[in-house]
Amino acid sequence: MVLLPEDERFMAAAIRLSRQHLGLTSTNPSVGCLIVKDGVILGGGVTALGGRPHAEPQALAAAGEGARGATAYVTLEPCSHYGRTPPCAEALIAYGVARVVISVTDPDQRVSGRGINMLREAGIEVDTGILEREGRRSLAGYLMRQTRNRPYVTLKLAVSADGMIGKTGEGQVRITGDIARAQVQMLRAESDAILVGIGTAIADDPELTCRLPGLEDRSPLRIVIDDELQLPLGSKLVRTARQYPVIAVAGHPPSFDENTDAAFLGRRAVLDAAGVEVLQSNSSEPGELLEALGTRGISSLLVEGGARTAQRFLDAGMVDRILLFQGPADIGEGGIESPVLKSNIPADFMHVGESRFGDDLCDEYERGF
Ligand code: AOF
Ligand code: ZN
Repeated sequence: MVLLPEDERFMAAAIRLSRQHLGLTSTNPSVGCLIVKDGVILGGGVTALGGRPHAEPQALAAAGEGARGATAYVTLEPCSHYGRTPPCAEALIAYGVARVVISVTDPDQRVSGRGINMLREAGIEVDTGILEREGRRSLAGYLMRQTRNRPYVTLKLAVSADGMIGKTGEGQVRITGDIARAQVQMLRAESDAILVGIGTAIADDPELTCRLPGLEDRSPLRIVIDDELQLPLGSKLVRTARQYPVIAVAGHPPSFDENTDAAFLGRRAVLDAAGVEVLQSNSSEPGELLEALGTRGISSLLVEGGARTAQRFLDAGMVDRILLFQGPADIGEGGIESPVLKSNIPADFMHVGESRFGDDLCDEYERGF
């Protein structure tokens, strides 16, 4: 494999392009593709909204005749199967591309190496694994759902200088500033679903939508772990459920007999009538819920709290990434301790980045998979 000095630079650009449609391509990955010749980008494409067309035919169409003899940079191995669109590998061959540079190979059993073989058999030079770590990160939701049938889980926590995530009985406490909050809204826009526990839903009355101007329609599916269905009808979540879907996850402990618990059934019917979907799953085993979400096409989940919910996901080994936002002020007396701090991040996580948003810092930790 002979890599050129510009290969990483163009792959980084293709990855950036792919992120534009993160969370918007349904169960398909959001892939980026650039067609480059003599150091000039002749065309670019990102998997279209809803998942089709794929990235490559769009980039090729933009480059037109110029694609002959060019290099294609693709964040995911081009597909080789006849789905609702013809194989992208075939399109790259037909346009006369000379070289294809790939970041991540595709675990989809219909592809999985066949795309690369098709290209090589047609005499195209293929290099794989370029910026693979960054590529895998941009495709994390897709890769996790393909290989484990569950969404990729990001735990986001906002922690005060003294290690607290809130204050007992005070509802929403301001820990981070506006710039960090906007960043969290961006995270929501990129996620398929967002989850909180009933304690947070009652204490904070959060909306859990994306309110960035122009991105309101990118709000994720909102999920509340709500064993006994206590979600108040007057909560913002319930009041907006018809506009932005809400799932309440009711538990089913062994002693619980749903047929005789009329009060529970009553609450269930009322939530149902308000447009909230009720799903039953054992809350002390987050894996059960995650599998149900994977099966319905959810590839990425943002867990936003509170402490108990975060701890349950951590204990079950169901957190793949931790984003620890750190505000500059103390909360002091009555503070609710964060389940994780910089000083006690679980050992299997790696520190992969640190960013500053206004007065706040954000540390990012990841677990490989
Ligand atoms: C590519 N480029 O931009 C994307 C790809 O249902 P289909 O026919 O659209 O196929 C979905 C599969 O296609 C998906 O699982 C993955 O293997 C691939 N996605 N491939 O060459 C793209 N989005
Ligand atoms: Zn394709």
